[in-house]
Amino acid sequence: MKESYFPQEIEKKWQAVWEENKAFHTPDNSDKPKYYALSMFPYPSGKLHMGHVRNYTITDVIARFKKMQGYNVLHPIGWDSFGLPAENAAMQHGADPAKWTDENIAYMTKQLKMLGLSYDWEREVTTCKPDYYKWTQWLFIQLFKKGLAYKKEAAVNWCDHCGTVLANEQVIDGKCWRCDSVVEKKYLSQWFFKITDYAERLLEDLDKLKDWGDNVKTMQANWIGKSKGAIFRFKVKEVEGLEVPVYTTRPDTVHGITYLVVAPEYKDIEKLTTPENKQAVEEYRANARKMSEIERLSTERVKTGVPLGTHCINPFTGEEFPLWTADYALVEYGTGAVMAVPTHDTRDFDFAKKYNLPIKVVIQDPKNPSDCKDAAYTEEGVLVNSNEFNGMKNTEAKEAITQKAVDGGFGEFKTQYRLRDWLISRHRYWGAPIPVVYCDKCGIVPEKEENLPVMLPTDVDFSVVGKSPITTSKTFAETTCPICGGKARREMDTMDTFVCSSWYYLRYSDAKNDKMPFSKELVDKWLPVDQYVGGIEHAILHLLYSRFFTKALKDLGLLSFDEPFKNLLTQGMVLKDGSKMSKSKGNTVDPDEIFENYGADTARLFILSDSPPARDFDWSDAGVEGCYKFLNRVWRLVSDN
Ligand code: OVK
Ligand code: ZN
Repeated sequence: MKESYFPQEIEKKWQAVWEENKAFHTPDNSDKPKYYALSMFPYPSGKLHMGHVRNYTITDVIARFKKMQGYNVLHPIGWDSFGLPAENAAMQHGADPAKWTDENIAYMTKQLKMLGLSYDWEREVTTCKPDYYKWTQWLFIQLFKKGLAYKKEAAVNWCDHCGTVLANEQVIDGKCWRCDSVVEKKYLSQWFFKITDYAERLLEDLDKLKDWGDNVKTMQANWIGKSKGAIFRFKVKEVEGLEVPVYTTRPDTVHGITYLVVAPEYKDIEKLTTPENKQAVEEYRANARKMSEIERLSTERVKTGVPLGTHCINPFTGEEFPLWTADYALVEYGTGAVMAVPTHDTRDFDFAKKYNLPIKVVIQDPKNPSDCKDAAYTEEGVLVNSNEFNGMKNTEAKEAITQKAVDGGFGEFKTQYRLRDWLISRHRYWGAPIPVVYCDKCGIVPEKEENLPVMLPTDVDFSVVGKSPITTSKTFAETTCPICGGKARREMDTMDTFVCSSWYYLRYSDAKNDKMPFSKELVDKWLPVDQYVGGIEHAILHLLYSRFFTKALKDLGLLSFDEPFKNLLTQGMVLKDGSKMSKSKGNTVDPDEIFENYGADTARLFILSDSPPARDFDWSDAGVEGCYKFLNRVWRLVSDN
């Protein structure tokens, strides 16, 4: 009988037994009810982080518990293996991203097995392998055929340091989410997914997600940003037949307009500018082009603008007011034009003050009326100086005033979303090639499905700067048109890795299918995921994109449910000495060392024991010791008999 606890021996022994008996293999056919436990799959970045250990242990415990309760449990794992890190490693060390990725996957696989996680390895998916990205491409083509993937010229967020376009979600406070450099605007032709078609459903269906945290649902709702308001169209006094439409969430303040602002990029701005004002306007626009959106919208910065010299007429009052251009109006939002009511909007107030523009009070608190000379009044109140609407509550006036515009033919009710279409093209090598070709005769043509996958070329030079390595391939660009058979060029952009991760949880249901991304039968059998566990950093992008994919694929008839994740648990961070573990702070704990010194069970026990899964967790050496001692006692207890 053994007295001492030797976890390394015990764990090795049982891990070998599990492997040999395929103990965690999940049959598709079983009389037991199904349970799908899913962790967010890792980037194969090199080694496991303690954050992974926590995430994957939580899900593992749920999976094992459900199995013991009699469920047929699906608990899969895979690799989110396209993306910048592999490409950067390739550029820095002259390594091949495929090789770099494979080596990392091999190492991390060993670590996951050492941690004793109950995965069904036969369902492993690796997004950078042709047997996976073939289907990412196939799904792209289905979306393209439905009009949900399209190309347009767009101002994009450009990170010069990474040499790539970034999605809005990857720009944090005007900086690149990865390297922290300042993001600039650039105009390029880009591929988009039409996620905005799904804005309303993505918002409404949040209600169905009873077991998601309110914080995640609120973040998604805010990101979608639904607002109810009105469009008003204003005639331009100096230009016969020209109108400027504005979107406003405050139609109740329309009688208080004293000027109107169009974005510097506004399409009709030249027609709206008088010859005398032309030079100043041109200069202003040139300057605005150099600024990022974040700078432009910053509340800190003093707002600037220049008058165009023309005027609009307010159809409600007959009053004329001047047109300006100012960079706080954004061409991407609303109509690109803003009606300004300085008395009831803080930004307009500051601007009017700075440029000495008139103000007109139209909403008041009857008990405490303000003349708005010192500040805008932005609370609710009663209308004044608003003709037949005087005395009406402003909340009611919104509808009444918009109705008048509808009846008069100069406006309409309008619901708007903040959500923009998802920019999916990346000017990079290490991603799934976008499977379209350009033919002079036939235009933009999707690759034939039987020709998929469009393979990533391997004859590329990673040392090029300022362009994608894919463009250095001698073989990739030239191809034939799937329609006319003539000479054609391949698309050189690859897909955002978030495209790959928007459907991986579906692939696990049928990971080896080589006819389809998954069969409808199996996907409907296993999905939705019963419990998803992952980091709060994916509260908006990944989860929203996955929900969009699920809805779009449902509409394509590929599956029968419209929400992918029934329950969501966002686990807290692993901290050391109260702050996030990071190499730069030198406060990381290497899982390998813990496995070696204490065994995986100590690591698992400790990481689950000290705080609830959703809370942050403070790693402490004393805590590890405590768990190790406890397991020693358990061991002696059972081995003494
Ligand atoms: N592949 C994506 C991913 O996040 C998931 C896709 C579904 C989009 C958890 C650290 C860390 C801290 C400091 C420096 C370096 C690393 C995450 C995810 C899951 C996978 C913890 C990971 N701290 N890293 N892949 N972690 N904690 O590999 O929240 O980054 O749920 O592991 O993470 S991932
Ligand atoms: Zn053609």
